[in-house]
Amino acid sequence: MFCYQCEQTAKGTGCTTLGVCGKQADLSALQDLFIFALQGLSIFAVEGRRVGCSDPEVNLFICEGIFSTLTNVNFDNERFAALIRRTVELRERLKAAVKAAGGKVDFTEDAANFTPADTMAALVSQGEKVEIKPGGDNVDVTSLKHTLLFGLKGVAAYADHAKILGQEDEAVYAFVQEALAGILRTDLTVDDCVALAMKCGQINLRAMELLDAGNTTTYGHPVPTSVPLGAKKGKAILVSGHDLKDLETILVQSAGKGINVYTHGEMLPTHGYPGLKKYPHFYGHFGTAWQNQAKEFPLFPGAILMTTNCLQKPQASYADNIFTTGLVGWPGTTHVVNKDFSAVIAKALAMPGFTEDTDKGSVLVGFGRNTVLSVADKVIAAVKSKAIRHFFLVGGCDGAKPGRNYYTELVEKIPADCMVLTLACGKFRFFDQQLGDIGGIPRLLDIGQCNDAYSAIQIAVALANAFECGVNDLPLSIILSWYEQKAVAILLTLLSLGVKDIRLGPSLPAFITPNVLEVLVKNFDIKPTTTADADLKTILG
Ligand code: SF4
Ligand code: SF3
Repeated sequence: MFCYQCEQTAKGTGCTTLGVCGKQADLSALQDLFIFALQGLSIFAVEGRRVGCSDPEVNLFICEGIFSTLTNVNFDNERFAALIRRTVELRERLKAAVKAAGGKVDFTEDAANFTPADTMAALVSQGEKVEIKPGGDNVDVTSLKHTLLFGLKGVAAYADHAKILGQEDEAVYAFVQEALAGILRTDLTVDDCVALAMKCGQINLRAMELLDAGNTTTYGHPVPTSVPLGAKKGKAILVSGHDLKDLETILVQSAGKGINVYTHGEMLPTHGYPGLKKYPHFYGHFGTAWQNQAKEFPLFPGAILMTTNCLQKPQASYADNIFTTGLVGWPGTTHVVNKDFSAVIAKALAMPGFTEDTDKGSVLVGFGRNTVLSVADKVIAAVKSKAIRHFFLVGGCDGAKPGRNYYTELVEKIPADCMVLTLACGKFRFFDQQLGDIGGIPRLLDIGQCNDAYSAIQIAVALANAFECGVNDLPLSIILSWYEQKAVAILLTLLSLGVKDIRLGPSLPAFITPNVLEVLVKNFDIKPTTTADADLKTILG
């Protein structure tokens, strides 16, 4: 197998025998074959649009499909085998519609004509032949194509989350399909691929805008909210992942049953939404970031639901209590369909729950764009009076590598006259630190999930407008931690907006070749994180 799509890839170059994430070689082949099949489907989707036919089921299927291959989403071979077969069914259906509309259907690309094998073993060997790996005639073109593909996985995740909340835009689907089909082309130059990657960043901004609209029109704008880190006596359900609709559904279905609902990982910021915090049994937050689940889940005395990434192999001690839903999957783990969470609720009621109240303090969430910009006047005055010297946006994914202590150390060492904005699960490196306030504004502001990167961008743009300068001229430094492919999409968005001087860590993507890195450094002054002390010294002078 070969896979190098995430930050924890083996030896910093690629997982070749078993994924560090737990992805087995056969699953890796099936995921690559699924991407190949989706590329074939995309060829017809692109042609379909040209002749005026777009299939809504295909549009969503492609986004859900590539989201399924994002790191730590779905580890279930059987589901991928079924998805590959369904892709070809949809392709043939679309092909007939395109033909009827007068479009071209005699494409010669292998992906457009591929037939899935009958057995699992044969499917795996088909997948091995279309493995996503570096090399090819031009290693830099391949590197950029993979950057684009991994960015598309992030776009697809945002588009899918947005669609769940009723927001979609044909332009997002059209680009995802054009780009997926485009990656098959052999005539693309480095410049073509850079242009496609930048367009991917722009489209990702649109997908994130749709998601922001979905979240805020459905649940209201997040408001500052104190979230207990302890427990309340009673039965309990823990919800992890990123899906707000699943969380809401659990809250509705578990109401009045003596169950308290807790968040884990990226679900923490959901406590700030008026439409979710109104439920009296939506209690608090348990645990930290995804990579600690094997340590933390055995300590949770109730049912656990994974709504999206990041799922790790369920350990025996909680394998009977954990459920998946939506696109997430692990073979043998009970998968909830059609949003009927009665099995999760029954499990929670059968388990002991918390036997006493415990107080472990609290954290503040709810500093999305609406809240932060409502105090913009105060913030601007504080910058002008030099009460605020600098803003640090320290955000992104968390992971297990020891090098990620950089982010904890950095935040600890940021001087008291600087603000720290954060988002995504990287915040768990410092989320419970008491950093105080500047003139009544908390120094540590949690903007939300990785899904709320749009909010962070809007805050930066609004500040730049207020100071009548560009984002690059603000007293703002962006320090990203990346792990999976949503972070790739966000990075492409920032670059496509012309944001420079981003520090990226804890290591650079394995899929970026030295030449591509040179382009990024030359055009965007992107740099790897070094040490907390050295980076602070360079930034603050
Ligand atoms: Fe390795 Fe990451 Fe791929 Fe998993 S997703 S196989 S850890 S590179
Ligand atoms: Fe985290 Fe998986 Fe990316 Fe949503 S939960 S930021 S890594």
